[in-house]
Amino acid sequence: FNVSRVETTPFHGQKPGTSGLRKKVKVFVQPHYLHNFVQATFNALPAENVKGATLVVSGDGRYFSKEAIQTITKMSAANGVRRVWIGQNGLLSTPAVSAVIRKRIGLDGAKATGAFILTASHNPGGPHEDFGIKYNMGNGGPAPEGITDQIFRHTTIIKEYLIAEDLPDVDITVAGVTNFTGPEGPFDVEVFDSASDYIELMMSIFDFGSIKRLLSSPNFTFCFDALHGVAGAYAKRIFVDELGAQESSLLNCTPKEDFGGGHPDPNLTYAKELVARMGLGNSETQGEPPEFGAAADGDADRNMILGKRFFVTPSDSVAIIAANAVEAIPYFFVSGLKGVARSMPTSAALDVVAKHLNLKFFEVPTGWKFFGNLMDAGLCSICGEESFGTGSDHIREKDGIWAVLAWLSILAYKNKDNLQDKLVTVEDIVRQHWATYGRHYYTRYDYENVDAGAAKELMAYLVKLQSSLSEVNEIIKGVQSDVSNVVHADEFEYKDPVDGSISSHQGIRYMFEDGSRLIFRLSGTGSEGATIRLYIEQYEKDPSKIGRLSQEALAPLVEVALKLSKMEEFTGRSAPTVIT
Ligand code: VG1
Ligand code: CO
Repeated sequence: FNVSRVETTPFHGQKPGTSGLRKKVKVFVQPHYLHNFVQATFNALPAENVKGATLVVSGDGRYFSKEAIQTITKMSAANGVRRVWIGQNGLLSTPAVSAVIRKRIGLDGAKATGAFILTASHNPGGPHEDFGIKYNMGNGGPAPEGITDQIFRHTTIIKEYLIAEDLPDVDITVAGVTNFTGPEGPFDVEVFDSASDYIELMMSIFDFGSIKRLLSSPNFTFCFDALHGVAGAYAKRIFVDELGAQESSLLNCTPKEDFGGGHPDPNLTYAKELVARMGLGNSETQGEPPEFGAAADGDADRNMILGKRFFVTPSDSVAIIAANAVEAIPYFFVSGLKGVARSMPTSAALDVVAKHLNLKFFEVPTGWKFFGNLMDAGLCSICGEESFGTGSDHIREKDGIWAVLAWLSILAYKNKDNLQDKLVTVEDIVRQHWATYGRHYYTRYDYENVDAGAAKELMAYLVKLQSSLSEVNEIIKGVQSDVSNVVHADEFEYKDPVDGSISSHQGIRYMFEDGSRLIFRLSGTGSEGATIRLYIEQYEKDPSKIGRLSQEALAPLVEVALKLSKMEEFTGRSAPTVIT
């Protein structure tokens, strides 16, 4: 093949957000748009991560992925990359990419030093919806801010990109290696099975035998919903073929380019079918709901865990996994937990566990990239986010199927002696956890696609207000006399304990005397307007008060949050788009 240099001019707004660059497909399909971003990434990386390197290119299979894979392959060839690895049909979940970078050894002992992951995660897909791309590093984790800032800088000054226009399209539907020769020597494309490396990793972490016994117990019933995302490419192989679940326990497990027209976001609003099957929500269920249900998002790094007629908040989920890991998950048997971490808006349920178990604990900004340094430095084993993200240091991404297997392991462990009797349920485990550690009532309000100017004004107003606690408390007393006082407020700033880098403006926090918190931040993953997230949390230690309905228990704080922020005044919204 030959290398062409194509002249181009910068596009405005190619700044990677919380997790890569996400835009509407119609933006991505503009001539040169994808090319500019990919070339800017090559330009930002150290030369040895490009020249002669092995790169992974795959994603959640959403609309425009197939074209993007061919383009990135041609640009990789032209930029002197030695090999491109592609999951069959272009499919690799985000956690599987991380596993492939860390574990896979290819022909001639090749190891990958990075990956282009093609996904907009939980955002809808299709010609009128979102596409996304992000770059992961040699440790398997998302590029840190130092690199994404450089990528962005290069997008603003780009003048040309390199592409092997005459390189034939590679058939990504069949596994195999295709060899090419370019001006700088050989270039190979290897298409491989999307699931096998990941399954091997899961089998080395969990005791599949004990999970299999649980799944075969007549008292246990199971259900998994991939929401038409890439998790489907793993679910049948793991849950049915390896663990013996029934095929009928899988919902929406065929990956689709448009996720069946839905939001591939595993929460109570968007995972409608699963929610109904589990006996939650308003719809009537047919027959007895399963004992356990779970869902994943488009790229399978998020998870939702449900019991029969019972919702586990993600903040509780990571705390419960951490509290039980050393007993229930073989990966942690020998070395125990090195530490635990959560993102700032995630509830403090994990903090309480860390205290009880005397574990190192870290609070990082929103976004998985901040956990990577801690894990690389051996400071953190388990971490989580309130946004349905849970994971461990087996890879450097959150991992939806890992979380499901972690919960199945805990259930298997708690029921190991009595699989014939009435089982300990998901709900039992959560209630027992609350009784031991106290309960963090928690909810998140999302105001999606708000006018960007209005969202900025609201945040600026809150930053200003936060500097006068007496004014804040006066407003609160006028709204709700039984809510405690705000004793501290700030804009969250994080100093990475490993490399000393500082991330500022990571959300506005109002902290109350009784441990309650109100947090406001703007989303960094949307593709249209602005999304305001409001996080509301209240800690209850009194065992007689831990059984309340969450929305009821939090109602006074919610009212305070809406009045304090003048939410309706600024945004014109009387209600959030989504409540989780
Ligand atoms: C959201 C979540 C954050 C998560 C990120 C990527 O970011 O809040 O916790 O890490 O999505 O998840 P934001 O900036 O919109 O709040 V995924 O599964 O969309 O890659
Ligand atoms: Co995701």
